[in-house]
Amino acid sequence: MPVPARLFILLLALLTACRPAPQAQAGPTATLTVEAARVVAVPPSVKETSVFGTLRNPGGRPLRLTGVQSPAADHAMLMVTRTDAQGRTGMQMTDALTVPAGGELVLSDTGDHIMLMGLRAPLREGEPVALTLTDDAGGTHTLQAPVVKP
Ligand SMILES: [Cu+2]
Repeated sequence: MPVPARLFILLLALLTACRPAPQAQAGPTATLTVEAARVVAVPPSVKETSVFGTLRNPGGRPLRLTGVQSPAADHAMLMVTRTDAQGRTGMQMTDALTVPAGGELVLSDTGDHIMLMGLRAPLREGEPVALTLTDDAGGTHTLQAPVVKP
């Protein structure tokens, strides 16, 4: 077979592989873009860390993220920071983080964020950590966040 035809088939195969997985709800998988994603560097003795960055949802519907996982950690969690009636501020797990339609969600040390628990290997500065976010429509969003000193 001539080379261009083979190339075309290869491209077609790649395109097919990139199609989103079937979802619970109708409609295309929502798009999520990420800016300045970063994993906070910690000493090797520390087995947990945080992930910060800005998640953007260019779509017309809110994007409700309901899960996160990473091959770098035993567990990953969606977290919120709340201040209680006594004025004490602390973080807690949440079932979902929502990126508003056409808007953004900033993950930071004073607000919503992702935590990695049970780090499987010491983090090395500059190395990317893969994260996969799941939304409530069954879509998955994979991103790479480099390890950065706080
Ligand atoms: Cu936290």
